[in-house]
Amino acid sequence: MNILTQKVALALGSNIGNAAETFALACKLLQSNGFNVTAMAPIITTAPVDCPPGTPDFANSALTGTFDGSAEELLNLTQSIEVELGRPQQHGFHESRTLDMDIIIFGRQIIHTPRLTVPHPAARQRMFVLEPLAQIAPDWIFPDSGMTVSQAYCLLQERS
Ligand code: PH2
Ligand code: MG
Ligand code: MG
Repeated sequence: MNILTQKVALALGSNIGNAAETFALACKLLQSNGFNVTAMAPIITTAPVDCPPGTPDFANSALTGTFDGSAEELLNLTQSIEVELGRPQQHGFHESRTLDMDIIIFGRQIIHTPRLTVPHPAARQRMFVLEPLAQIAPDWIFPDSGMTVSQAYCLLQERS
């Protein structure tokens, strides 16, 4: 750990191919590129949310870890891993994919750039993100709302 080390939560999603294998490979590729994985949530199967009719069910999970670079550098890494594991670099909005890896929390940072919004703006509305993340990082804080992951998860459960 150095002073730049950030605690990071990622969401994983897949609805093409063998998700368990893809997620395991994604972990390996993260590990070998400076992202130290500390926990991975059990994989759950979820119905597609806001996707075109006929979209297959998803496998979703979440990861926690530490990263020594910037959020932008982590985005470059996650996007390159998505492509390496079979997702076309140019893809449609909510199109089916072998791997989607989203940055949910990046330390205490609040980021709004054309490429990146962190904390992930939709995380608090998405059971497929909060349910796995609550299993491995219930006490982590969303720095924008001040809520913990488990508070956000309970609130979403009450509302749905
Ligand atoms: N990802 C989306 C849109 N909808 N639905 C489920 N169940 N799981 C996902 O990972 C997912 C989704 C956009 O990234
Ligand atoms: Mg994504
Ligand atoms: Mg996504």
